[in-house]
Amino acid sequence: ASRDGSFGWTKYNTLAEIYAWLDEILAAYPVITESFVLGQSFEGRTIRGIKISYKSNNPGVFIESNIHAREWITSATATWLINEFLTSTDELVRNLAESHDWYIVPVLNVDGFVYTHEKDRMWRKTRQPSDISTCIGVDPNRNYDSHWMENGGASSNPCAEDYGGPNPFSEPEIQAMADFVSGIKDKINVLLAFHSYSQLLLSPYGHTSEEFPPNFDDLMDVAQAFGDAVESLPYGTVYRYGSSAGILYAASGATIDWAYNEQGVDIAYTIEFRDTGRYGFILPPVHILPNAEEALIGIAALLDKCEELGY
Ligand code: PAY
Ligand code: ZN
Repeated sequence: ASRDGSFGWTKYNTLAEIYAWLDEILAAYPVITESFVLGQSFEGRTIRGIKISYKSNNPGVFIESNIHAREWITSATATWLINEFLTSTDELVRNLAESHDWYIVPVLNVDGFVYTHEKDRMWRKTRQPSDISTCIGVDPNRNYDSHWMENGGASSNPCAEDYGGPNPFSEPEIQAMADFVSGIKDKINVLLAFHSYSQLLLSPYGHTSEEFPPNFDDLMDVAQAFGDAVESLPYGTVYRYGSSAGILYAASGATIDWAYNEQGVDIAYTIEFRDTGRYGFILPPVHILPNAEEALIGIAALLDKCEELGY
């Protein structure tokens, strides 16, 4: 389901291309899919999502993608997953797709994403101006109302890449995400936030490395299942895992901490996709398919482990 030359996984697509493709997919699978709108961005763009549901009462999985503008591999992977869930004839994929309800937002930071395509490929933040500075944008992954700005896990300087914003939920994109997720929180027990790069699975907490979540052992088992599955593919890709603040750095007000602490989502992960730094954010498109395959087999194993552990 793609128009020639306009959408595919051998290149990175623009927001307009992603949304046009989403419309085709929604039209082609009207019974199984449902369009949803998170809300409007600061610049007035619609933040769209797709729900995929083959039967009622499936456990829900929420996928947040491209909250950081320059992390293009995330929306490329998210759209490929949507396509696989709807079109694959592989038994593993069919089981995975049909045994969960999927809520997938391929591009959360729509303004930033468009900006990376048109002006500055390395832009990370939102595009809302500041009242106290000429610097633009807030780090949306520091803007959630959960331990906001604590422990040095975000900056109060509007020029910093990890600026937490003037207050929690100052960014309309993040407020919209919070409103939507809190409305369906009883239907989801797994939230995955797609990022790049570093090949890491990061569990809560981001706001402190001194404490660990109550089900940390389970979270680590689930991460190991993802990592082992990725290593079963012939690409040689290795993922490390641990708590976000424990193995990376303090990040307060991030999606996963908010989902875990404030919404009761028991399995919340930031997944840092390829690579480990050779290309970083500017990952060549030839990596899209192998990265997406790794994500698929990894997520399948992660969700199997969740089920085994009773989630
Ligand atoms: O979600 O646990 C989290 C926070 C960790 C990420 C963040 O800073 O928001 C890690 C970085 C990211 O994907 O944005 C890593 C990349 C390589 C970066 O920009 O430093
Ligand atoms: Zn990121």
